[in-house]
Amino acid sequence: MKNLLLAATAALAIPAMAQAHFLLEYTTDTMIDAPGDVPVKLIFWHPFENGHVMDLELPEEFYMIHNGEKTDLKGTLEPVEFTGGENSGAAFKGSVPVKRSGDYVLATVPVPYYEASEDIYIQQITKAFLNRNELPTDWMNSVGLPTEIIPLNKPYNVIAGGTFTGLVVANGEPVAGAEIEIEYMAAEPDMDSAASSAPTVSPMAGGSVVAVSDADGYFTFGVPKAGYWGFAALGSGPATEHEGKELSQDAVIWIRAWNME
Ligand SMILES: [Cu+2]
Repeated sequence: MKNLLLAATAALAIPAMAQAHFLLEYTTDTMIDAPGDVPVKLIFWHPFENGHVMDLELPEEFYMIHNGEKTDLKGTLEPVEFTGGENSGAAFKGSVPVKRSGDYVLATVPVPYYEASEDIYIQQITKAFLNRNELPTDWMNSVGLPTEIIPLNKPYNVIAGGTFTGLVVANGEPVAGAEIEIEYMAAEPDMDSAASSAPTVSPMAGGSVVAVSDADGYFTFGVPKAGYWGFAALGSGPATEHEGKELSQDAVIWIRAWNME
């Protein structure tokens, strides 16, 4: 009971963290028609509520996997400002060279972010997916990150109204009982300006939407709406401490759902 009261007090004191924060690897589309450099924005934000933007440092790693081959994309990153509904923060704009047909899995390993209100570090290791010409090559494979969510549905053309299943792993082993926050990208970044677009829906009453992975590390979510959906397995990673403080090493995945037409 005492812990519950303390938790409630802490939650009241930190409204900026009341809803889920997500590292975005945002592209305007997931299916790429013409070969070329696809712009991507890395933003640490609360996109469901168009809320607080957190300053993002240059990530430790930013790369793509295509046909099993890793290509470092860190050199494409340029610092940009991003303005959400509440404030502006430091973000990055990069580019993904999409040429041959197949999947392009984007992976970001950010520098741990210090969240003063909770006195912890947060490191959201994030994956997103592009595809060209419908040829599936890489989406179902592990990228070999310290912790990640491996999709069991093709993540760039999920049906709105269907389901998405993911497997939470850490060091390649399933993580049972992981708490997974689920976020709808209600507001999307505008690729040409520093701003976000207006949010299309509001966050759910009752706080974050949450699933828990089962005994084998799997979770399934019924995807109710077209658009980008993010899943963050909180503290699923093997590292639990950074510079003497608690570290929440999270696995984040972004999927894109589409309406049947
Ligand atoms: Cu937050």
